[in-house]
Amino acid sequence: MTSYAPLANPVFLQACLGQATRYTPVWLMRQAGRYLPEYRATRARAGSFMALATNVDFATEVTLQPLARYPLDAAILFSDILTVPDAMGLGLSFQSGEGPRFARPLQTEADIAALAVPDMDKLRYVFDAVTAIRRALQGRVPLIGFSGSPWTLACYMVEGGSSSDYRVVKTLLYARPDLMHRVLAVNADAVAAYLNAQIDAGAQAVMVFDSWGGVLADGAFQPFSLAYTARVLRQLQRHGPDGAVVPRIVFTKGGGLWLREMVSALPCDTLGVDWTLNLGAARAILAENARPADGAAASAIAPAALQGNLDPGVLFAPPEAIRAQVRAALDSFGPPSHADAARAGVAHIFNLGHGISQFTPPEHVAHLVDEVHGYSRTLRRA
Ligand code: 1CP
Repeated sequence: MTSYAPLANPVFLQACLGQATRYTPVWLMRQAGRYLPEYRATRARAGSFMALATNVDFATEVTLQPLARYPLDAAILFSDILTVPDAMGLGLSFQSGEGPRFARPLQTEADIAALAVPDMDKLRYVFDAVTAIRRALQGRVPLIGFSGSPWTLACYMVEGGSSSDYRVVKTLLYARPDLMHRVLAVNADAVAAYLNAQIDAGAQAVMVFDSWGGVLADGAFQPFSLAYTARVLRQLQRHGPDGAVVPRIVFTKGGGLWLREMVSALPCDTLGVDWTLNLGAARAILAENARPADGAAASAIAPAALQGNLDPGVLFAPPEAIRAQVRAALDSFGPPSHADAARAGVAHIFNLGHGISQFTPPEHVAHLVDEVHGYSRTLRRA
């Protein structure tokens, strides 16, 4: 077993489990990416997105870039959700400016019959990157591993790339639900194996991105997205090789309407929410199922924390407006309900409601992070 430096900043992991913290931790979805000139420079040196993601040194370098600029409370593995379908043989590439493309999307019943959980050795480069990044972090902040949800991966696998109307994947869903269920079952088992291997390699928390769950109708979301995210979570190991609990985060973009159903169906610790939801109202829903106050949080079923939910568009405004919107989000969550670290409650991890835009001025992010840390400390003194 690899041994790593002790964790100097456990605030993010504590909040994920509903424990009290001195301030509200913050990280940003897509924090390593195109809005940073240093990312664009490394990507140019690598030549392509896949060359960047499959090289351990490049992946480590870009993961650490946002941490060199801002005092963020977590790092996230630099990779992509589409590595899993690539390992299934679909042939991933990223055309610059156009987003992802699969050379061999799922088009026929035979394609779907042949689909299988890939040999995790094909994803060795991801696990190697996890271990290298964990080592390079030197215990500064925890490392988050991640995957797409079975449904979100299926959108790309069936459409062959990004989509604005999800026409092809919805045709399959409504015309041949049996085939859709087969794709989702394979994806769920692949994602579970992938996340467990990331945990073995050193990931200290894992997050499932259900980025396109919110495009489904009520009544379709439950059997085609929620049920398969639950199937992933049921297979996850709870502890890393060092014995530490590994928090599980699920983010469904546009999933606010189903928050209560997610609370009861998903064995996870933290639910990510987008900006369409009021954090105080969401907190009240989680509090209905609050974890016992006897330190059993780590093994409890109900989610203990919310992650989100600032509109990424706020970051285009001038610094004072950004700071005011940060305070408004922290105020809408409300004061921390528990000052005692041993008592369970609903905690908050500050994030955006979706990935940061590539057009974000990098210096604006510093104002966001500073205001989250500063203002959330004053809320705990009040
Ligand atoms: O050319 C480039 O540099 C490509 C830009 C890019 C980056 C920086 C892509 C292509 N992927 C990534 C990295 C990435 N992707 C990370 C790690 C970086 C970090 O968070 O700091 C993560 C967590 C992802 C996850 C991801 N990829 C999601 C889920 C999160 C979300 O935003 O909803 C999705 C949907 C993707 C697919 C994808 N990969 C890349 C792009 C441009 C897209 C989105 C395409 C689309 O909108 O359909």
